[in-house]
Amino acid sequence: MNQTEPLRNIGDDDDVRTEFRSLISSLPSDINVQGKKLCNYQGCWYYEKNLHAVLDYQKHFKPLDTDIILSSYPKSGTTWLKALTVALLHRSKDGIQSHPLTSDSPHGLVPFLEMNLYLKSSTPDLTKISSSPRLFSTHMPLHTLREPLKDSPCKIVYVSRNAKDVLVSLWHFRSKIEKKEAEISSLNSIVESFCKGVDNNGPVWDHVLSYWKGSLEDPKHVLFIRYEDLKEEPYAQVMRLADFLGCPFTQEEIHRGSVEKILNLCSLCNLSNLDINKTGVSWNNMDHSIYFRKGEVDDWKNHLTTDMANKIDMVIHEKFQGSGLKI
Ligand code: PAP
Repeated sequence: MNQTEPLRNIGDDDDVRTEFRSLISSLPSDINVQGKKLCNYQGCWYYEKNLHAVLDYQKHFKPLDTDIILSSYPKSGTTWLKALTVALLHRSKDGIQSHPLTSDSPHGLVPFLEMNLYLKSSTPDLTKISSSPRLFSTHMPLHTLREPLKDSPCKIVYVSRNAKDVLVSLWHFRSKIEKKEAEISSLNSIVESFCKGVDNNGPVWDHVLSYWKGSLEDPKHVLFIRYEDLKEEPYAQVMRLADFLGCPFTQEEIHRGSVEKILNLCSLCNLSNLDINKTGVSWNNMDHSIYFRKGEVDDWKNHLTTDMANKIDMVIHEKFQGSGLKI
């Protein structure tokens, strides 16, 4: 989540900027709980600066067939999914010595499209990306993400999480950014805003459903993973992720304990204790450590009142009815 002002290219095409500004001014707008203006584009709410980046992404991004895009609603397990994917793609017979995860944070290794690359430049130089395959991440919903992908066979992995845990995680995250105690009044506002659907990248139900439906319609290219399943059966889920990405574990790797090594490397405890994540700072000037907290399922029970939980459950029940999806 980027809180800093974008550093745009000086030579941006003026006509395109004017076209974007005119489009954005015609969109529905609203104010979120933090008093920040949001615009609704293709059914999703964005801060204006991120929306410019989304539009640039849609206009300029040229996918490679091998690209992998990791997607999520904020606070749903983005950091963990990034780490697991990097670890899967960089596994080698030598184990985890000099592993990329020990020299950069998961967010540094898998940059956000609209909150990093296209926020800094309308046409970022993607040839500088040295990883192969290229790894990107996003908080855009699937229909918006897919616009420039057209018939590309690139792979998209989505991680979803119980909405009540997402809200509690977001509450702690925002409190840390604002250097305030996590107070019940701000949690109440976050719940209200969630139920109304007006928050950056919201409404969460449309976000999740876009990927859920996409994964059912096109399972070869869209994989849907639940944070809770990753916690409950990490081994099976990592095998599933490896199969989907076209890098399944060999029998030899399984015997050597490669899956367990990756899970240990990417555990919250291990990642949060790496020097790079204890002391480093992200592209958006945030400490890497802010992305690691408890990582527990049902932590909401420690924070939400019964009234808050019931309100959220009612919205989720109504919005997901008939979709076959339980989060
Ligand atoms: P982002 O969308 O802003 O990048 P994201 O990584 O999705 O954030 O969410 C952070 C949550 O993932 C935190 O959850 P919590 O507040 O409930 O604790 C964080 O602790 C959790 N998390 C980060 N890394 C891991 C990991 N390796 N394993 C499990 N959970 C993790």
